[in-house]
Amino acid sequence: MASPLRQVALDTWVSLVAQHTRPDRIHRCDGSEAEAAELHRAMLADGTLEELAGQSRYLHRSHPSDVARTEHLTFIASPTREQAGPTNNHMTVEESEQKVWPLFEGAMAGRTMYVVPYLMGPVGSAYSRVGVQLTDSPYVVANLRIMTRMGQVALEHLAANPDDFVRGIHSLGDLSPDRRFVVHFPQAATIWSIGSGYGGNALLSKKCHALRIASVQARAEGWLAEHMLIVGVRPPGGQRQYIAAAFPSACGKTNLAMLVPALPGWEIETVGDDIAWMHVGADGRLWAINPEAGMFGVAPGTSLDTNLNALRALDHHVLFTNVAVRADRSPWWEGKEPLRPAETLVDWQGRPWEAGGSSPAAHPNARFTVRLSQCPTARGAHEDPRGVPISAIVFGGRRASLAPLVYEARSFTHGIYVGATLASETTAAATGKVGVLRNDPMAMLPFCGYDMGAYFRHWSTIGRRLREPPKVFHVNWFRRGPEGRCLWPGFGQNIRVLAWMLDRVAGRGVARETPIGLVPTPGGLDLTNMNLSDDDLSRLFAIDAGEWLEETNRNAAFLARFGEGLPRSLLAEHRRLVERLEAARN
Ligand code: SAT
Ligand code: MN
Repeated sequence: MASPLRQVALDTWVSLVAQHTRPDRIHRCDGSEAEAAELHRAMLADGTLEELAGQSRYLHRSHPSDVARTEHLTFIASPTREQAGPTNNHMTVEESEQKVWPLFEGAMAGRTMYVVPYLMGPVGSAYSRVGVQLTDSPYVVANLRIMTRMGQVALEHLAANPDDFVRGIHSLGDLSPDRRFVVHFPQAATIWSIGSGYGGNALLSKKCHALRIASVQARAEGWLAEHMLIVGVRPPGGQRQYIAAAFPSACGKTNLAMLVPALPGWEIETVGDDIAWMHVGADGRLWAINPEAGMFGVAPGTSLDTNLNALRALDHHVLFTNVAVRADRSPWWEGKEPLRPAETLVDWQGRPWEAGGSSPAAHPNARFTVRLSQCPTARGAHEDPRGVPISAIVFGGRRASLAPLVYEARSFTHGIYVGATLASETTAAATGKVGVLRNDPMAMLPFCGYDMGAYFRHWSTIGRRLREPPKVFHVNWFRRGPEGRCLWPGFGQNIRVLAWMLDRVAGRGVARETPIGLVPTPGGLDLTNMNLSDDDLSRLFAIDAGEWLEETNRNAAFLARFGEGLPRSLLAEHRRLVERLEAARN
């Protein structure tokens, strides 16, 4: 049967997909409590979920070959390869119809097809968008219920523009990586995903809709869909300002979005931990909404010390995926709390595991899904239909060397260059080798739905429209000393860096020029009660012109992939940086 890659009405589309996928039943989700209770009951009965200690806390174990996003199986099916650009896998629409659509044939037989309408963004916001995901995975439905505003509320938004929604078709298929594809059709605002039940591959609202499809819509309509957390920061007795920060997956966005400030009197507000949709406001500032309503956070490493607020949020109503379980049925992961000697757990694959075991008990990409409103630092702005004004944009990566703790871009245009040349070591959030340095422009490499050369041009266009552009910074919490030791403790201490940024925004903070940008003067960063040695401090801020020139060579090769499509302003920034570094070396 031909694939419905058209803007057909919801009911027609559902029946066309059902004819092809042949589910036994169709369930239209309303988002009610009764519906959730029934979903959970059925999943507990068939073993999809297990109950954990605490109110409404559940565990799901995914298939061991399906534990992270699979970037090599993710495609953009734009009309031409050029539109997808050099960093995306491209598949033509014809190829998708020949290769992927047949995999959906009969794929839902024996299963229920859930029709899941969801709203991305605050209720009543002009910036919010509707999507509908068809899926045969009740676990995915349970996740979408937490991650989005799901059910009736989405249908009410849809009523204003009945054909204007993103169409996602998802089936677990046979879960074989050989028959796994995640294909995006930006022109038809459609997503097909088959063969995976995990995270960004399967919760189509998240990376597929809110980033890959939305980035294409944003370019056409003049806004930005970004892989950024949104956090409000209020100095003692001062005014709250909002910061948007882009980091690649599993580099600490969730932790930064809800940090517990190590400086007294500072207050944090969590608006989002993964995605920001940003518009140029009538006041010439950048305004951001978080399209999501929940968090799909990395569990390993989350502890009372690193992220107290996340642990508090995880007290009740949580869906855990691939964590380990202690004898008292509490969830456990590496870095959570110490275990008793020789304590036996059940690992993420359901096998007995003894404390100190050589393989991890929780999968390194184990996750929690929880409502954002459960976070003690959610103070309501995430529900504001207008969004929040952004005073600073932060780009960050995981770099064991080279990049200093923080530096400020010399201008918004230079900031675009800093974002476009962001590089970071890979993590367990995607399959493949961990710890490999790669360019990840604006942390969007896996998520930009079109040619990133055009994406950089779009950023420049937005920049020209901003009368009060945010200041742009680059941070690196992960720099290491000669013995491999982390130089900066991170987490709650990062408030010191955010505080300097806000000072800079207010025109107060003192900074010193370096070839790469502005860094705090020795007294510029509040380091009281930190016990940071002078040596470590100078290592944290060391800028080696020779190493940076190598970095600019690497970046030049990366940017060259975009050919003529690069904005000229970016090339000019590159040349100026090289000149400043050469002058510094001589
Ligand atoms: O895409 S996922 O949501 O599975 C993980 C991530 O990249 O943050
Ligand atoms: Mn992410």
